[in-house]
Amino acid sequence: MITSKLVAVFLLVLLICLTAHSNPVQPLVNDGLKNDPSPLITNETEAWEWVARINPEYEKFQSEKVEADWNHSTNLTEHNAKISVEKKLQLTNFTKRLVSEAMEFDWKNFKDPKLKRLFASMVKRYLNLCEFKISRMYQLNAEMRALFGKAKVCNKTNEPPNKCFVVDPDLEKIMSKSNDTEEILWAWKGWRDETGKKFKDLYEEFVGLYNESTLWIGYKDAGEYLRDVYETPTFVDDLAELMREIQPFYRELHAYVRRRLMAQYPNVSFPTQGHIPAHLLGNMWAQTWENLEPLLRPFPDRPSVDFTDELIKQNYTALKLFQLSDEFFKSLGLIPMPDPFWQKSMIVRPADREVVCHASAWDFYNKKDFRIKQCTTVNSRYFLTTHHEMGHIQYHLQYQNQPIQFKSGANPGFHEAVGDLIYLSTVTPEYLKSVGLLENFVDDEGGDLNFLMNQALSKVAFLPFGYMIDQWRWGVFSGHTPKTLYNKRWWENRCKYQGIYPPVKRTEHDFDAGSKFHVPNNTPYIRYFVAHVIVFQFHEALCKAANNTRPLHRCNIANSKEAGRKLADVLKLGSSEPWQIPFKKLTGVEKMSANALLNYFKPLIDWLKKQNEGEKVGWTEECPPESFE
Ligand code: X8Z
Ligand code: ZN
Repeated sequence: MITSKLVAVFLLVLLICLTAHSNPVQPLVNDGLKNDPSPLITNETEAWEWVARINPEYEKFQSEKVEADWNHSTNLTEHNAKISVEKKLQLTNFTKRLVSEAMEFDWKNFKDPKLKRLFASMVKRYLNLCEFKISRMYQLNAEMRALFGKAKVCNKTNEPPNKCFVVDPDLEKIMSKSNDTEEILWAWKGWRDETGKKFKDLYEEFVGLYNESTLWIGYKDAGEYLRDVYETPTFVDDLAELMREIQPFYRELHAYVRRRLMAQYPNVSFPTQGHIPAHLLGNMWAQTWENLEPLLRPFPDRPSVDFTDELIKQNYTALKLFQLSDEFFKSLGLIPMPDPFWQKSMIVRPADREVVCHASAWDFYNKKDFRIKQCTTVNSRYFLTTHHEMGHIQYHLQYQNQPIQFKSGANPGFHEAVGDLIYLSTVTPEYLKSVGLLENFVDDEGGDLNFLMNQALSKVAFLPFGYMIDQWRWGVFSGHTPKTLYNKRWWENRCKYQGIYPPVKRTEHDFDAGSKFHVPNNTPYIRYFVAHVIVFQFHEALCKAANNTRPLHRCNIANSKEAGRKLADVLKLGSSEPWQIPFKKLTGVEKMSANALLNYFKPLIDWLKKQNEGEKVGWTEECPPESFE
């Protein structure tokens, strides 16, 4: 009896949910209508007062949600997953209330542009779905996060079967250091078998719910919702144009790398179509190739610009890397990391529990608590990641006095670019020498080209990867790529843009997109592509402010208070202005452009062109036929 009552209640809820969806609340966004006939409030002082009243509560809910997420990500228990879902739901319910109150104001006709923008940002980002669907969506997030975070690959030849390998650092070490192609392939395939493949169904279910939640607020799918934060009607075309500008350089780099790899691995077959096998690029996802530096250094008689050995020799620790980065920010007059940061961050992998190791930076929205979660290994790659994450926290600190609605980057690409911008100075031989990490650099044309090659393997090799992930994901959200084509379309993008192909035949039983953290974690990826382009524009601007006289790639802005001030002025704004305004403030122009990047790499581009004269350059758009079943 009780059971049948329960079933009846469940069916009723389901019915409400389904019918509610056929009559979604999207008019809230589209025309500002509300059911209540009382007139909309036009008094802007009253609106500011309302904001001042609700924001402390908003911050409290947000803060609790972040805390619960942190607790789960740094200790992947079922209990912590449950709490994180609950806290997310509480925040969602609060924002529902918030938006319905906001709709009592005539915000679309507000005169004060800041106030209008603040209201728009609340209403636009609001996810509405009936509770059991939202709850399911959040559960799926937590479940995929845990499956990915806990994944391990076991059963390695010549190792006991119970010896298992995590991706960071175990499998990445194999990918970056091993010359044994069997071993590399074991790590490459093993990681894909233990991640994406295990949650392809969950991902599909998640996509359905996520899409639905964005339909409610008037977007045609989740891709459109995610692109909207860039506030650029031509965004998709602008990205394609940037990709076209960069492609000739990438093709030269690709051709040179391919030739060297063919010589290095004579037993591996390289397809005549021109692609490179994806497991040979020194990285699990072939996203950056700097681990191939020893093989690819243009002038092998000059010492390497890599300083990992030096870090180890000098007994660097994770903490020391973070302190070094903090010093740099301070030298620009920027904000030092506050005490709770040093006390509460997780900067090495804990031995006693399972965690999400992928590095991230956290704002707890209370002006006190800012943390980084990172499983640091002392090496030059983590020197970059450390600056990258510290850049996020610097942004959090700079915009902490903005209302919560504006506590985000001018656009997501800005947020990703801050730490990378600092890194462009700290990676210069000048800076590294000044901190005793690169004593024997030979400062001639050969040394310079070695340096630029290392930078290109990290920054330029990344670009088509940074571009293609969301090309794929937007196709999934729009329905262009159904589950039956997830993997095929993934590889079509990998082949077309990156010029790489799978080292073993792939099928739709695999889900290789899911082996990359940001897919199961639902973190948009185009932000990194944007960041990798604009960071060179920012660097150019700050170098000018610092009165730099050296070539762009050798500019180090350390100690320049002028550059620091220029940067801080923009970071302080958070997302209170459309990004074009802070962008212009910083760079003098309003548009993203690859010119600064191409200028930075000019000597290397010329050198590569010479090396590739008369050699095969490029690859076919389609994958080699053996790629896919
Ligand atoms: O995910 C990250 C950061 C956290 S926002 C570590 N990055 C991308 C990646 O690792 O795939 C930084 C560059 C690209
Ligand atoms: Zn980041």
